[in-house]
Amino acid sequence: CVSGEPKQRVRDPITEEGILGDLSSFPPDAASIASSIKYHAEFTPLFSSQNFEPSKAFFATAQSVRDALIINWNATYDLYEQMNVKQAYYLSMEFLQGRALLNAIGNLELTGEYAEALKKLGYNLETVASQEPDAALGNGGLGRLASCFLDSLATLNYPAWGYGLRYKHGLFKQQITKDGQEEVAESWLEIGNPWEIVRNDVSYPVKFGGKVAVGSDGKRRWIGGEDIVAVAYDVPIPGYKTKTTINLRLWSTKVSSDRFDLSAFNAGEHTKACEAQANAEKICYILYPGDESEEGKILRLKQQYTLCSASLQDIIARFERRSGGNVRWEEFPDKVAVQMNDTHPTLCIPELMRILMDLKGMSWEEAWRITQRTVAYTNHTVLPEALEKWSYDLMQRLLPRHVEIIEMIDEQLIEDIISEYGTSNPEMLEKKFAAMRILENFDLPASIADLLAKPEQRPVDVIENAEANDEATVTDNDELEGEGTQTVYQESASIPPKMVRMANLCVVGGHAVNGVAEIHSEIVKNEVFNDFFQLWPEKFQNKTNGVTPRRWIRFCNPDLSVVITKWIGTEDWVLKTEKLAELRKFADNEDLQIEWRAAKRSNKIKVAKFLKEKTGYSVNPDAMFDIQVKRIHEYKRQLLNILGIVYRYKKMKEMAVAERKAKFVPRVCIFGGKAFATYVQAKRIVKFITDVGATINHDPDIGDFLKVVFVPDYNVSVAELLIPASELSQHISTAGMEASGTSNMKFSMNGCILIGTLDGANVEIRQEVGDENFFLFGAQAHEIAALRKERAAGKFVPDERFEEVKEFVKSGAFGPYNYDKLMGSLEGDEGFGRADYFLVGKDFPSYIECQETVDDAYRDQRRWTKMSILNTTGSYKFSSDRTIHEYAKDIWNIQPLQLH
Ligand code: T68
Repeated sequence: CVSGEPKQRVRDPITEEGILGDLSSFPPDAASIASSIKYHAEFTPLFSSQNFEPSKAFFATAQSVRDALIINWNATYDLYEQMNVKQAYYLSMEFLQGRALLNAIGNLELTGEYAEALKKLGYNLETVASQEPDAALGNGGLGRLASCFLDSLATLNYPAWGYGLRYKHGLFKQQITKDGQEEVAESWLEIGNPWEIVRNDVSYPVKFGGKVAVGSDGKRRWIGGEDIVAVAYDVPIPGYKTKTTINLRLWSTKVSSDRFDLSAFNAGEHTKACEAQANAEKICYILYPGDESEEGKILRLKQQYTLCSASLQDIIARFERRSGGNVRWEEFPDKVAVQMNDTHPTLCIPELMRILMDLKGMSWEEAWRITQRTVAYTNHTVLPEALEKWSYDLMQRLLPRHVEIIEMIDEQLIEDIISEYGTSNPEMLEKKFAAMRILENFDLPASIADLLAKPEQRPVDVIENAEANDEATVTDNDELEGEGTQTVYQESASIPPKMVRMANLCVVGGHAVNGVAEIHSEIVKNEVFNDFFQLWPEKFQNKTNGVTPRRWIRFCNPDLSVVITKWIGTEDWVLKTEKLAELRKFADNEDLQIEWRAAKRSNKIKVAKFLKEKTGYSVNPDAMFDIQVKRIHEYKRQLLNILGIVYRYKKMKEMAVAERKAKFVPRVCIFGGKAFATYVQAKRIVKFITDVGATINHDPDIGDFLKVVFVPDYNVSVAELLIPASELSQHISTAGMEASGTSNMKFSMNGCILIGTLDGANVEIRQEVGDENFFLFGAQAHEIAALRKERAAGKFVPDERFEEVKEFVKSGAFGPYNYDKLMGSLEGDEGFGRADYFLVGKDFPSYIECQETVDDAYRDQRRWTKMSILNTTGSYKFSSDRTIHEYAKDIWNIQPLQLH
């Protein structure tokens, strides 16, 4: 293994006058930028030298930006090295970066210069930027949060890096056909990635399988197995208005060259000779490979372990190097903070233990103290079926030494529980073990069983926490989804399988556990991990999510940004979002209102053009733009939204035009989002929305009164277009189920008014923007359990409007597709299993009544514009800069360090 570091110097010819502009004298002017772009266009062997087509212009432009970034990136690294500061490392299986060009030149404050340079070369900056494929190494909010955090870390000059995997294919491309969603492979690397720097000098061995052997010294060691190599690809991440440029290190997998079987190849056995290579490469082939097969599960576990092992080896090598000849391991947590983005990087815990004990010779106690002080865990979901578990057998086959370590951590936990609660109440103890143990469906270790003197060997986890189980019980396997990426099976076997509960391991092994919005963190403490909270209350924290105001307002909404800057009198609000509050006093000002509406309208016109291009539907930019864009999931209740639309449509049809005009404002209802490929019910929802759209949009009687558009292939770039044009956005999850949501923050920042439940960050957004500027409806989190019970007991009396709308759908009003399974999920227990688990029926009346108040408010444009302004001004808390300051202070204990 090579423990090299980012020293990727720009090529010497950078200063050659006339060929390449001198980007090292910063800031460069448009002329030197233009010659730098020309240089890269000339010497980029990826394209024909004949024509300077848009994709080539993008590539060359990006490379010229990268040159500028590399200078700051090296300088930032040198500074950290020199100062030997504590660094935070954000480990995440997902980074949803989107496009980088406009963000990078925006952060470097070179947008004007780049636009001018490209103009000189006959190009328009927007056209060039639109050539960039989205880097979609993520699925939804969790991945996008990681990317917002990187922007804030760099901007705020915190010494921190991201670590992830370099998937060859990011999240699939979504096509909408007559059958609904179809998935097509995405290939963001096809034309090459101008932002990344391959570090063939930075690679680490990663191993799977083999066995544990006891050496002559009595020590246990992991030997044998399959060896692969993880190679670093570095992506510089520039901060806004600062030289600080941090690093996102993505691992790609291969085999070491000595594993190539030359003699097999020469003997004609080509496939066999290349087999090891193919096996290694497939680890980074795609994001979330299907995990229904055993092979798929193995691949996912290999991905997780690769991320943890390579990143920790890299972090440890850096720590050792910076320590000079004098490594003091007890100082490791003073130099390193590792944040696990959800449970996917949980293997960091046993991996760090293994390295410290087996390779660095530490005792269990020393290694445990260091590990606990180093790692921390962020939880992003409370859905019981989404809390990650791995089969013990599979994990043992792949990572035998780690499993031994996990067993020891589990045993130590049992001892901790006993020492806290004593042994006088065995029933209570058993409940604690059932809820808290890392190993599920395991007998107690013999020593402890003896201690408790309980002769009958009963599996601990024939869980008494029936309540949690009830909540998750679903009968139809193909309907089951966690957060949408892990298939969960209903176990029918009489012997419950032995599992490893990753979230429990995170809580035990980390020094901090945080939720991502206040209400979510309360649920984490009081429900999901309540037993742990009782044992270690000091570990639990809240860190309300945030989004970067650079990408999510300043760059994606230049028209509104100009208005804000003009009225505040400075552009400082991009860094100090609290300044947005200064606009409050102008909320009624007519001139501001006119400018505000003009900015919104110009964004709506752009979206109307885009929708026409992508879907063929024409929409009226003067209608209200009502948007719900997020992963398609039953708990997010796109079904509630579309049924509300169906109800509106039915009522419109029943009314005379004059009455219709008096009751409803014209709306364009926009949906976007991907259903995980194996999540059948979510795909039915997509199909239903597109069918409803096809009927309504072609109904001449309705015309511009109502349009329903499903935007195909929703991604970061589409979000950047839609959010600035939004007037109403929907965040309508069943209360208690959305951990936070982050698009709600982006919408509110861009002057969009939210309709939503008291869930996730909605609660805090409503507090900040004011109750009167948020459309609230629906049952509250504390009522949900009782409502479900009532529902299951057949006591729920559905509102007649809900019955009416379901009947209308069943009557075939939206085409011949059989919606029984979709509509059935909303029925009582006789339906298709879910018995309206997400309480769509319960919330339907309050939802449609709330939508009536939305129409009333929109009719008064001055009132609406005031609400819009007050959303922007009230959203300042939701900058990821605030969130990152909190992590830095309360969890990581890192200090900013700025280059001058
Ligand atoms: C999201 N989670 C939460 N998960 O749903 C959202 N899960 O409320 C929150 O705002 C956001 O995280 C950021 O905190 C996800 O996006 C996943 O994508 C996911 C992926 C794999 C397995 C489980």
